[in-house]
Amino acid sequence: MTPKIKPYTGAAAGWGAVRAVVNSIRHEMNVQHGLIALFHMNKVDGFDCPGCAWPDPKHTSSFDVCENGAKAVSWEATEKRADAEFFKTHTVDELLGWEPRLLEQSGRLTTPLKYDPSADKYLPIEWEMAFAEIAQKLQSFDDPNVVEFYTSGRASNEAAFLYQLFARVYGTNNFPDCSNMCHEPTSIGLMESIGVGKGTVKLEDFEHCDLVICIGHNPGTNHPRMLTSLREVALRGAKIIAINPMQEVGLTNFISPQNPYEMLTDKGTPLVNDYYHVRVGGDIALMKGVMRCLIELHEKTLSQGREGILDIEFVQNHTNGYRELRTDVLNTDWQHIVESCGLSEEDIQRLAASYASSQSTIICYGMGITQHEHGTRNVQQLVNLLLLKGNIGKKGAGICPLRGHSNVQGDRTVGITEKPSSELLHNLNKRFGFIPPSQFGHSAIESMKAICNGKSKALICLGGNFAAAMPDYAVTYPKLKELELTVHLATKLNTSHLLVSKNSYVFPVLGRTEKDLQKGTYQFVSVEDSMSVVHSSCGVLTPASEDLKSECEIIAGIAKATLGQEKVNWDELKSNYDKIRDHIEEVFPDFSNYNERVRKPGGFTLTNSAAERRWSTASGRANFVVASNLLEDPMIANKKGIVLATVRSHDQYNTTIYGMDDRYRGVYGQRDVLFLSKETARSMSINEGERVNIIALESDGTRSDRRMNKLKVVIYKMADKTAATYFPESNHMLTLDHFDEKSGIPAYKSIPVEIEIFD
Ligand SMILES: Nc1nc2c(c(=O)[nH]1)N[C@H]1C(S)=C(S)[C@@H](COP(=O)(O)OP(=O)(O)OC[C@H]3O[C@@H](n4cnc5c(=O)[nH]c(N)nc54)[C@H](O)[C@@H]3O)O[C@H]1N2
Ligand SMILES: Nc1nc2c(c(=O)[nH]1)N[C@H]1C(S)=C(S)[C@@H](COP(=O)(O)OP(=O)(O)OC[C@H]3O[C@@H](n4cnc5c(=O)[nH]c(N)nc54)[C@H](O)[C@@H]3O)O[C@H]1N2
Ligand SMILES: [Mo]
Repeated sequence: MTPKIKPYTGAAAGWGAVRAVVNSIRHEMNVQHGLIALFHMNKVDGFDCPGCAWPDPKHTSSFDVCENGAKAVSWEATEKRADAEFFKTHTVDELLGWEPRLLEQSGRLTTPLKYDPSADKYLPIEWEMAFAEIAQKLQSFDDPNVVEFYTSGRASNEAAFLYQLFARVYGTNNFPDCSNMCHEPTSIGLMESIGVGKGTVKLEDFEHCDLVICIGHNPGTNHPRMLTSLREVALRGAKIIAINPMQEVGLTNFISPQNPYEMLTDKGTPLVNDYYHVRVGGDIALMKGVMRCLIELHEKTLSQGREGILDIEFVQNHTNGYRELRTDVLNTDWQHIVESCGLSEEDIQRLAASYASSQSTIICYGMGITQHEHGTRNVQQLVNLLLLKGNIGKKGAGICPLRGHSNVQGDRTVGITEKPSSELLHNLNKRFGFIPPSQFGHSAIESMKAICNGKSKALICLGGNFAAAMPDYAVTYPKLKELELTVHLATKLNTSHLLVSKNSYVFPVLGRTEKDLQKGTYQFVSVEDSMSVVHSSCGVLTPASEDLKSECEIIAGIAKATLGQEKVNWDELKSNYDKIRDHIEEVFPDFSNYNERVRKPGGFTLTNSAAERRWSTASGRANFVVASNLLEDPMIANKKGIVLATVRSHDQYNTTIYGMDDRYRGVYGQRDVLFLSKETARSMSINEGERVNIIALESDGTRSDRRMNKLKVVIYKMADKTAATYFPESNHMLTLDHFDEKSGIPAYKSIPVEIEIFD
């Protein structure tokens, strides 16, 4: 389609979404497959939607399918094939010259491949031969810590558990993980604040809250099924507030595809009552402003002899650090707050008043909060706000991080962590009789740095597109090619596979939609959603090729070839996933009766101590965490610059680009755009449609050589001094050194830039 910019005037979902679903099915897969897949999605006897981690009500209708879930399924269930013939035709060098999205569009991988340097091609290899070669290479390293075991969050609990077992028996805790780029500030921040690294709300809480604050996430695109819950909240008359630099359609108006009246009249349900366009990186300042208002209001009402607005009983009995928090926020001056977040004092008072009058509040958040230089502190300010009014461990209230990949939370639960607890090490030892490594391993940034400085020699990737998802590809791509060994388990070809090292293998895996037959028995796997519900997922489609293997089978194959069967009977595990679940249950006691409970419709919920007001923190209480002297990223404080956030379009899944439109933001047929507010563009005399260059700034405010040229300006309703563009095209704008020290998450949404007109 010819590129155009045409502001979107409708509501989210509705007929536009139905049209998009039909289009993606027509272009990507044959209709019969599509229908079968969609009917089965999210049903107990079907597979879990690979789209997002939002939970499903227990008795979901089989029509509860959203546009982007349908796209994720069509993408996997395509009839196109990148088969042996494809790889015979194209050299790696040629494929590297393709637009990355065309690599995935060539279809599903069908056969195990090994890179042949003399032909510069990936050529078919027998599975067992590949396992033996990889094993030999892994055995040749003196130190197991030169191998990096990356996990992307689509892997099932069973595959992830087997993978960490393999790596730990091999001898390392190097577990870079997509969660390190996503919700690590949640794992670290919530753990420090409330003693669990996960959200505390359940789906039912949305039926009882009177206020939902949506901060830094875009549900219309990234968690579309959440709109159904928000719609019910709005219809009940409860309040929804959005805090986001960009006006997102999915937060404002929603036409439920399940509601004939809304579909026929093309009239949606308005969702938010109030929208605050905070500046990118301004959330800590805003939260401090809100807390200042609350504490002042509380003390004023008390002095008038009335009941205060804070839950003082909760603060006294359950928390730690209120005095310090109070002193810090009361000493933060308004001018500084207002300058940092870009909202007026009146706006902040209004937001605080809404919160003050709520009896039970849920705060939902996403990457707009976590992907900052102070991502962990950001998360903790949201918790502070909730703690002030006792909004944790109460019906209709709590913290609700919107997880990314559909099983990223589960992968962490079953042991994908570079910092294993002593309990995990003890339980592994008890169950399997080996001494697992206790030395902490690498997270994503640490492993990429180890690869760049030559310390790491091998990279094994359980899914994902590690290279493209990480910052600074100008630096990392050449270094990845210097590795001794790279192994990728994948459904489709992507850039990471083409950064070939001395020995490179790509293994085609069964997707979640496909039947997994092992020794004559169909296997299912299990996943954990954003609200800690563990449930089964069972493929229903015929596999894309007879030569595919399941992730569990491949991991077990490499593990057996490398380590033998002495400590773990890999053969037994790969042919019966119940046996893997038996091990999980022994190592993680929360999974007791796993095999029985996971077979129940709807699965089971893991315990969450904070939701029961038991605080597993060092102090034994929930902690207020003060972000003292901290209103914004130091890099942002450099006022010369504009702060760039890198975000997802409506037609993409992380590094997978389905199409060139971003319908809700009015952008069609293009991705090389820069979103700016009218005021910001005017202050620089830039008009809509004009082309600009953006240049990343160093921490001292000087220009770096990281830049993007010729981006088309889209004037958008958003905060000033803020810009946005799409990832992964923009990932070289960030260095490997710009991350949150507490969690290691790259500051994907706090990149200071300068803008110049392209001529
Ligand atoms: N269809 C689809 N679904 C997905 C994904 C996908 O790519 N496509 N990805 C999955 C994954 S892995 C993840 S992690 C999630 C991501 O889901 P989201 O968290 O929604 O992801 P983003 O698009 O990165 O950004 C979210 C929002 O953050 C806002 N924002 C940017 N900077 C700031 C800031 O400083 N403060 C505040 N308050 N807001 C800010 C942006 O305006 C944007 O609306 O979605 C998951 N689901
Ligand atoms: N600038 C910027 N960068 C970001 C972000 C951002 O907001 N801004 N977001 C970050 C976030 S939140 C995340 S989670 C990461 C995502 O990082 P990753 O999870 O590494 O990347 P994806 O793009 O989700 O991975 C896509 C690939 O996964 C493979 N795949 C798909 N399904 C399966 C499966 O079932 N099994 C296997 N084995 N492989 C499969 C396919 O081959 C596909 O090409 O990116 C991060 N990078
Ligand atoms: Mo993510």
